[in-house]
Order: sequence, then C-alpha cells, then structure tokens
Amino acid sequence: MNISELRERHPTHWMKAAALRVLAMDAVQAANSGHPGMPMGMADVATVLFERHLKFDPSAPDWPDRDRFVLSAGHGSMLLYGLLYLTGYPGMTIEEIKRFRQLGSKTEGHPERHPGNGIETTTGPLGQGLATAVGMAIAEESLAARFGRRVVDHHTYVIAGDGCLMEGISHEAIALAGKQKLSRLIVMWDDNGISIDGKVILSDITDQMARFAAAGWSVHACDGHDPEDIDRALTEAKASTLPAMIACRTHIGFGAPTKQDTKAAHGSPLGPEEIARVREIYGWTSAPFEIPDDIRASWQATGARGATSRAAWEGRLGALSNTRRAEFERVQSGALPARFGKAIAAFKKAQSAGRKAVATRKSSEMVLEVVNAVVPETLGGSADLTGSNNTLTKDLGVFDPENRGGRYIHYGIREHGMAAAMNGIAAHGGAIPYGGTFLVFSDYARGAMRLSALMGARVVYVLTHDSIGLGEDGPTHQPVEHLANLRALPNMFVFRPADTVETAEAWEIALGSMTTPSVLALTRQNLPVLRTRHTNQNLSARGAYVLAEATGRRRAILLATGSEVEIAMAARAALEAKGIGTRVVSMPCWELFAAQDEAYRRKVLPAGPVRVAVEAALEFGWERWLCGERGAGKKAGFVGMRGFGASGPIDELYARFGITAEAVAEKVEALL
Ligand SMILES: Cc1ncc(C[n+]2csc(CCOP(=O)(O)OP(=O)(O)O)c2C)c(N)n1
Ligand SMILES: [Mg+2]
Repeated sequence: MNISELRERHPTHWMKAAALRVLAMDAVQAANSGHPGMPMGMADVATVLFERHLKFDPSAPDWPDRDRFVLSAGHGSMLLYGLLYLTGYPGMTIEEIKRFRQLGSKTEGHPERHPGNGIETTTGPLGQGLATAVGMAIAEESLAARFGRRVVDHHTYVIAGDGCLMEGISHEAIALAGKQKLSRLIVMWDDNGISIDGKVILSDITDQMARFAAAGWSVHACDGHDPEDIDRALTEAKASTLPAMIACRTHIGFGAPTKQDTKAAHGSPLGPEEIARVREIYGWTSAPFEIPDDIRASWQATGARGATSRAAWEGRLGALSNTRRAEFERVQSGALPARFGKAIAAFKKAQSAGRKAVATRKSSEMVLEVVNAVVPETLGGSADLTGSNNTLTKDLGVFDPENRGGRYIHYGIREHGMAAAMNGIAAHGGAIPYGGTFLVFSDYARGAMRLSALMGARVVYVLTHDSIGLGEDGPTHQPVEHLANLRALPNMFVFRPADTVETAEAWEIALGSMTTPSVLALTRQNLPVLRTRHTNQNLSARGAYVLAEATGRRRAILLATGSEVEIAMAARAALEAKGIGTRVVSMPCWELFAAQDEAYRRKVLPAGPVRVAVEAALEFGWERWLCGERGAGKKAGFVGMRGFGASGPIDELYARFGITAEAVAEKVEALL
C-alpha cells in the first residue's frame, strides 16, 4: 500500500504511525547518529501491534502478565522509544526522546534492559533479541504450568530484521522454538530486502518462510504497511498452535523521497532537506518533537487500553489461595525460599564430614539435588551434554510441549541459543535458568553470555571439563584461555571450586546474585574434599581465603583454584616438611575477592612471602594477584599452561605440562 492510499483509507492509523516515523527521523537528526530507516519501515506494524494486540499497561510496566515486546532489530531503537513515549510510560518523556543517544539518557543507542521503562531486554547484537524471546516464551509456559492460565496468559512478540535472521543464532533459536511448539511466540520479520551493505541478496537468498516452516513454525505474510493486512496476519499468528513468523513486506525509510528502499536509509540521519520533504509527503506539519493533540490522544487511548485487563488480572491473582499468591509473588520478586540457606549449610556439613572424593561436576549435581528440591523455580538444561555436565537431577521432568511442568530443557547442540534463551528466562522473571556445556564451548555461547553480564541477568552457566584434566579428548576440548576470557567480562562471577563444599558455596552465591550471572567451571576428574572443617559461613563469598596456614614463619603463599588447590596442598606439605612455612590460598572467585576491602585482601595476601600461583590454564590475568596486591615480580611464579593441551590420559598430561606439586615446590624454593 502506498502513502497516498494509506492516508486516504486509514487516516487515523496513518497519523499514529507517522508520529513514530517523524519522532525517529527527528531524534536521529538531532543526535546526528542513529537508524531512521527501520522505524520508518516498521511503524505500521508496530502501531497495529500496540493498538490492537499487545497486552500492556504503561502505568504498571512490570505487570507480570504483560505481553513481552522485544525489538530484536535493536538499531531501530527509536521505534521502541517512540512507542513507549506515545503510549505513556512515565519514564519515557519527550525530554528523553530529545536526548536520544546522549549520555545519561534513557534512550540509549540500542535498547538496554529496563523493565521499569518497558524495555524487556538488551538488544543490538543482531539475533540476540529473537533468541532471548524464545526463553521468555519458555518461561511463560513454565509459569503457566505452575500457576495456571488465570494468572499467566501472555504472548511474546518480536520484531526481527534481515540481520537477525542471517545471524547463526537465529537458526538455533527458531529450531528450539519450533521443537518446543512455543505457540505464544510471534516474530514479525521486517522483510525490507536491505541491510548495511545494500540489498540483502548481495549475501543471502534464503527462503526464510521455508526455513521457519521447516523448523516447525507457522508462517504468515502481510503487506507491512496495510493496517488491515497486518491485523489479519497477527490474528492468524495468535491462533496458531505453533510459534508464528510473519514476513512483513516493508520499505526501509518509507516515504523518504531519495532514500526509501536503499541502504542510505539504514543508519544515518536523513538530512534537513530530505526530512522537510518527508514531512510534506506525510502531511505532517508539526515541529520536531511536537505531537498534535488528536494524535497524542489516540496514542494515549492505546496506552490506556490495558488497564482493564490488568485490573481483572489483579482480581484473579487475589482469588488465588494465600499460599499460592505468596509463592507467585516470591518467584516474581526473585527471592529464594527461606529454607534455601539452611539446606546448603546442612549439605556442606555432611560433605565436610563424609569427605567423598568426586569430580566437581558431580559435586554440582549433588548440590543441585538439594537446590532443585528446595527451589522450585529453577529451570535446568544442557546443550546435549546432560550426562557430562551432570545437570539433570531426579524428579525434574523434561520440559516439552506435552509436559510444561517439566523443569529440564534439552537445548540440543545449541550453546548460543541456550545462553540467549536463559537470558530470556531470567529477563521474563519467575524462573531461574541454569544450563551446561563444556567450558571450551563457552566460545560458542559468548555473545549471549556477554549480554547476561551487561543486563545483569541471574543465569548460571555450568561449564564442565574445565582443563587438561578432561584428558583424552585433547586440545580441541581442553580450555586454556577460557577462564581468562570469562574473567575479562565485567559483572560475571567465574567460580572454579576446589571441592564439593566450595561447589555448594558457589551455587549458593550464584543463585543469590540477582544482578550478576555466574560461571561454574567444574572438573571431569575426581577431587578430594579439602574443606574438612565445617562452617555455616560461605567462605567462597569472599572470593579467596586461607585454606591452610603456614606452620611457623610464613615464607611462601600458594594461590590456586579448582583442581589445582589439591596440588597446592601437596606442595605445601612438601615445603613444610623442609621447614618452609607455606600458606595455601584457595581463590574460587577472583571477582568476589577483588570486591573485598583492602584490609581483607592484605590479610589473605600480605607483602613479604614469595607467591606461586597454580592453575591448569594460561597465566593471563594472574599478574594482578602475583605482582599486584603488595606482590613483587621477582618473588612471584606461575605454574600452569603455556599453550594448547594435548590428547592423553590425565596423569600423563599434568606431568607433561609440569603442573605438579613438585614443580610448585621447586618454584618456591628457587624464588626464596
Ligand atoms: C551481531 C551484529 N553484527 C553486526 C551488527 C552491525 N549491524 C547493525 S544493523 C546491521 C544490518 C542489519 O540489517 P537489517 O536487519 O536488515 O536492518 P535494516 O537495515 O533493514 O534496518 C548490521 C550489520 C550488529 N548490530 N550486530
Ligand atoms: Mg533489512
């Protein structure tokens, strides 16, 4: 449908959509940066969605039963900000729109998760929004199974561009959604045939409808500028028992006389002349950032539409029994059950006494038996390594279309899709996701892991086979740089527990960290229990602590994590036997140790003694603890990997790479 037809046949719709278009065009011009083309192209789709379908209430942005709207094509952020402003989200004022992309504004270059302002998830890296939305739809089904459709009954809508669909992560996401029959997930594809380099056919000729259909989706198409056709497609999509994709044929930069349908509309201001001509073509006479009263009123009516259904929902929530309502409210708030801490303490006590040597991946499974029994909102899973990651505990049940009450998700061999889905589960709220793969394959998930950290999502990554200790699978599977890589991420706890007790502590911290995701790096090989003296206190919460003190004068401090703490303890025994007083510091979480006050850090790492760190990974990053923190380069050493590992039995590998108690003791003696 062209603009003159639209203006004639749907005048009110046209002006509402034009308001979104003009806001985007003007804000991008004012910021002198941004992406006007996508909002101008998708304004009709967004208007119909918000006016006739989306369940939302700007006066209660965090209403748990709202529909989720995800702008996966995050570069078109002005479309989202315009919608939030026009429908009346209190946090999204015209001042914020005027400050688009400015420091400290709520209108960042790309949407950054802020549910209080109606921004459900962080997008910008293409494809992430779509894959995150899959997790939101999973969480919705899971919560509906737990609490009933009377209080959990919403949809997840996504706007995705060509870029989102070209990214590899989209394949993982749509395949997972198709298998899971996530019928409340609706993806609106901005089918405009243009991306940054020019026409999409420069690089892609995929039949997207056929691709989605092949993955088990219901596929639809519409003229993305015709409100009646958009409405028809959305209505059909909602009626489907499968996830639905709607190919919305649109024109990027709709109405821009020289730039429509070209790459020039994608990512730069249109310029004053083009903007003036667009105003004429649109029939828009208002100045920048001014919305005519009648159009404003019409948008406000759209924003007010959800208040009745929210009131009705409040009534239904109130009609639940007190216990069920309290439980619903607890999981929504993210608070853990009251008995969680006691359960972990009891587990630790039993393990300190029992002293059973197991791999920490097994320790993690043992902890999860406790956690999953006490915390009913966990949703576990693995990227096809369930038996290796030890992520499945008894009685969880498998989440699938026939059993939405199941709490274990077979994510398939889709690390990136799993990580993004977990972000979506966490962002949705009401459930706590954890998922496993090998540590080395965190590379395949990292795009989404970075967003976990940036968004502050409570996601737990169970990453097993954390070193050459995995043995025969060889260097393709042996992480060496991954700990450093993950430690480099801001706002990510990287735990490498040394035994079952530390593993329990890591889980306790991870689940209690509402705004920080966690990695648990776990071994394949057995490790002895080193924390044989029980304390209710979570020692790992300080990041590092003195596990064994020097007897006599302290001349050496050994720093170690995970499986190498055992090696440090053996080295200590050898050194002490020679009269060299040696302290062992276990460092399960660098980030938490770095966050301690200096007095504590100085107590653990005083100046003076030589320091040797041992970790079956690259040295990268250890300088901070060896040379910084009152240390000195000439009194510091590192025992660990220097390059890639090798295929072979574990004992031979540790010897081959010189990660042994003898090597640690020798290094200390050489430094003394
Ligand atoms: C993972 C990722 N790679 C690259 C980019 C840079 N980028 C931003 S938008 C874009 C083109 C997207 O094309 P499309 O989705 O068709 O958007 P349209 O031009 O239609 O608005 C690219 C390559 C990005 N944001 N994320
Ligand atoms: Mg495009």
